[in-house]
Amino acid sequence: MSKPKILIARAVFPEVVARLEEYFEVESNQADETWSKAELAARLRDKAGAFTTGGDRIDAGVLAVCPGLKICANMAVGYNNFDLDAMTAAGVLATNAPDVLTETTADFGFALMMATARRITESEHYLRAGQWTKWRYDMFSGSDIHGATLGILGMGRIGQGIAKRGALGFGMKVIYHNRSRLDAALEAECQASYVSKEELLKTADHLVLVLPYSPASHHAIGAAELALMKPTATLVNIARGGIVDDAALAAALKDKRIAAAGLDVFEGEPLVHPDLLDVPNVVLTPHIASATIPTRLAMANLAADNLIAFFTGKKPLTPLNPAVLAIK
Ligand code: 8YV
Repeated sequence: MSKPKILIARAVFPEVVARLEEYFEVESNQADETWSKAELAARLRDKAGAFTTGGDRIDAGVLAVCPGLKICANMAVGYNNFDLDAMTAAGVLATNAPDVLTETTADFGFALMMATARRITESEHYLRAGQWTKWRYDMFSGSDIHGATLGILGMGRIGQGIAKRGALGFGMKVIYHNRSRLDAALEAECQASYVSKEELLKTADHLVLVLPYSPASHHAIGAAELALMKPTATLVNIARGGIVDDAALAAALKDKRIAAAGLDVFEGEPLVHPDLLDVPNVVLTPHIASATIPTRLAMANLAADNLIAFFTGKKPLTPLNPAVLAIK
C-alpha cells in the first residue's frame, strides 16, 4: 500500500523528518525556503497531511485548492495561523503542540521580565560600545523583581508557570486577569488573585502577556491601556504579535510613560516596528521563548505523533477541532 503524502513546511530536526519518512511519502523544506502563500498551497495540493509551524497560514484560500488535505499538525501551542472554522468546514483536522513547552516558555517569560526590569541588554550595549568609563551610584538602576507585584494577562498553563516562579521563587504578589477565573485550588497553587483588566494594568509593577491571539485580543494593549500603567512599570509580551499595538508601545517607551518593555513577538514579525529599534528601554528577542533543543524536539515530535496517530487509525493526541474526527 502506498504511503500517504505529507508536506513538512519548514526545516525541522532531521531525526523527526526520518521518523515521518517511515510512515509517509515526505516532501520537506529542509532548505527552509520562504514560501509565499501560493507556493505553500501549490505544494500542499497533492498532500494528505501537513506539518506546519506558527508562520504557515492555513485558511479557506489554501484549503480550496487542497481537497485531499486531511490534517495539519502545528509545531506550536498557538494556532492563530490556522483558520480553525475554515478547517472544520473543510473537514481538516488541526492539532497543536501544548504542554511540552510550558516550563521552558515560562522560564523565558521570567528571564525576559528580569532582563527588562534590570536593564540587562541596555547596559550591555553601553559596555560593549566602550562607554563605561567609571561607576556611578545610579547607573542603570532598574526596578526590583522580589516583592514586586507581578501581573499576568492570560492565565493558561504558561501564565500559571510564570505565576509560580514569581510567587514561590521571588516572593512576588501575583495578580492575573483571564477570560475565565481559575478554580480556587489552582489559584491557591499559583498564589494568584483574580482582578479586572483595569486593576491589573493599574497595579502591576511587571505585566506579562501570555494570552492567545484572536481578533478579540488584537491590540489588547494599546495607547489607552498603556496610559493606565504605572510610569515605573514594565511590560513583557511572549504571547503573539498583534496583542500589543507596537507603535503605541514605542511611543509610550520613548516618552517614558512606562519604564521598559521586553518583547519576544512582534506585529508583522520578522519585521520589527522601526520605532522600537530606536528606543533604548526595550529588550528585543526573535520569538525564542520555547527555544531549547529538548523542548523544540518535543514540540516537533508531538506534531509528528499527531500525524502518525491520525493516519494509523489512532486518536490524535492534541486535536483542536475534534468534531472533524467524529464526522469521519
Ligand atoms: C514557536 C510559539 O516556536 O508555540 C508557540 O505558539 O509561539 C513558539 O513556541 C513558534 O510558533 C514556531 O512554531
